[in-house]
Amino acid sequence: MKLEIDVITIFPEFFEKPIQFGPIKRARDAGVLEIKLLNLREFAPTPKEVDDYPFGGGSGMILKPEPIKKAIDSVKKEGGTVVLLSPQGVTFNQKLARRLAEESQIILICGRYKGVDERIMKYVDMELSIGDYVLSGGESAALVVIDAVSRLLPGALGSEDSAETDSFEWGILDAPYYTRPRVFDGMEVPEVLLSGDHARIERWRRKEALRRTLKKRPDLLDKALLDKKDLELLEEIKKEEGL
Ligand code: 9D3
Repeated sequence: MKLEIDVITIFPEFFEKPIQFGPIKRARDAGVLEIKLLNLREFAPTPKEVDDYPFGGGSGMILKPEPIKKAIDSVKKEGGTVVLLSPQGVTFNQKLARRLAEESQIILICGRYKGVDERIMKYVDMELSIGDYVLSGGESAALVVIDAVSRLLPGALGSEDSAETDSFEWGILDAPYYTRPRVFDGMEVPEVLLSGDHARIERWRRKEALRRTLKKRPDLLDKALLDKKDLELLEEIKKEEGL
């Protein structure tokens, strides 16, 4: 199945370079992803008429509803999902990325600082935020969504990594990694990684992934997919860490 992502924005150029690299490029080259950049100004009677002053007063401009509706109508197919990137949205996460990767069309509307006319909400299926900080607009958030969703499409990832082995797919953090040199600034690579004992290495990696998660993101462990072995490893870690 192929995914079409349509981006409605006043800054289409913002996306041009980032969509030419990595998994996004691979998914596009594999034909499983098509990205269309729609310049909102082209859907206004004149380019200057994309935004206007807020009724009731206040500083800043608000994106007008008609150009947004026209842009949606120009691309929306039956079953297409309209997503507004906004600070009021539900926080984007891996589960939502997986859900969006199953769609056939996602229309991303990028708001700007101050906002969009509330009446476009009638055409919006989902409102997404990427976290609790203030951005200047929805464009960087839309790129985050495009990245997270694209890498889940078949053919987006090289053979080296795969979406299923991403430890975050299991709900925990990844283990630490090391590369050459074997000694850097007096610090050695853990002996187990040089042992060639793959069973021991896998057990160590899982354990260190769990240790990191317990130390840095204990909240993740509540929802993580852990088996009996993981729970045993966690008990070992808690003893070692004096917890
Ligand atoms: C004066 C405007 N702000 C009042 C505190 C509200 C506001 C509106 C629009 C703040 C930022 C923005 C622009 N941000 C987005 O469009 C946005 C966003 C974000 O700011 N943080 C996290 N996720 C997202 S998704 C879209």
